[in-house]
Amino acid sequence: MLLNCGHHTLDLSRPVVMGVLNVTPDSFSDGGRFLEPAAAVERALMMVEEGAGIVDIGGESTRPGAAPVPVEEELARVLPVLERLAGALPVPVSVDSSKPEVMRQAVAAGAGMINDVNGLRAPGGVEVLARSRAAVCLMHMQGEPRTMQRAPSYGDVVAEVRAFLGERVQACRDAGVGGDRIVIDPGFGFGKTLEHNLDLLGSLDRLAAEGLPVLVGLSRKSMIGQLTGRAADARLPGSLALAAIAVTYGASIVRAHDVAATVDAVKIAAAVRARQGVPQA
Ligand code: HH2
Repeated sequence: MLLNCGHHTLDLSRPVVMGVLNVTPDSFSDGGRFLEPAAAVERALMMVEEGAGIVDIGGESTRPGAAPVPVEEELARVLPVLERLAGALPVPVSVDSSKPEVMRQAVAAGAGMINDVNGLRAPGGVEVLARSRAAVCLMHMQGEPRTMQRAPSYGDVVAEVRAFLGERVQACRDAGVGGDRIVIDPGFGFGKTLEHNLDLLGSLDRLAAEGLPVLVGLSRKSMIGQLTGRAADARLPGSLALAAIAVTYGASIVRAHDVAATVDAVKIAAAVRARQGVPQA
């Protein structure tokens, strides 16, 4: 499967790791570390060396309870880094934003993907994508970051997430965004309890069966803390277990902070997956 990301084409015949580059003061596990553009650029280069197939720059934390960031502030964080990386990296650069104005300026500055945790629901977002050649990741979230973990509630979480993503995919297609530019993501931890997350993980194959690449963001998330009792800085083993499981269930893109280790985990899971259905010698 090939994903068209502007000037780049992402080959998803093997799963790819998306390296997280948070240029924020308050992200839940790495806030403040890459606020300086020079440090962010260095980090991006290192992630590519470690095997990242795409780099995702985020200028607004979406952690539960996070305060919204004004558009000017988000642009001031993201653009200096994007401008140095787009064209310089051998892989596409994604921008994690829910604001159409940030999306517009990001694709103009060379972003190959817009990663929207809000599923392009803000007015004008779909049109920005339709006018560009960039790919989009449509993610499901119940509620909004400030309040989403207060009381997540579903009748059937898997059916509701699939229906939401189906509707957002259709909105993109109706505007002229082809399926070769669309990725879907169930949004682990975004308005979901541990049980919701586990149900979604175990049914990723049904999401993947829709025929669009599935992205998962599980790295260092609180579900690992709930299952292991570990703090965010000690969740690498849990993150790797989840990355491998997600790939086994059909994920094509794994969003991760710890790129080198995740690349190994993903390779192993992908090898197992590739043998499924292969007759024994
Ligand atoms: N998770 C986070 C941010 N962006 N995008 C997608 N598509 N899927 C995810 O699961 C996802 C995402 C949260 O992680 P992080 O970027 O590390 O934290 P913060 O939002 O606090 O910056």
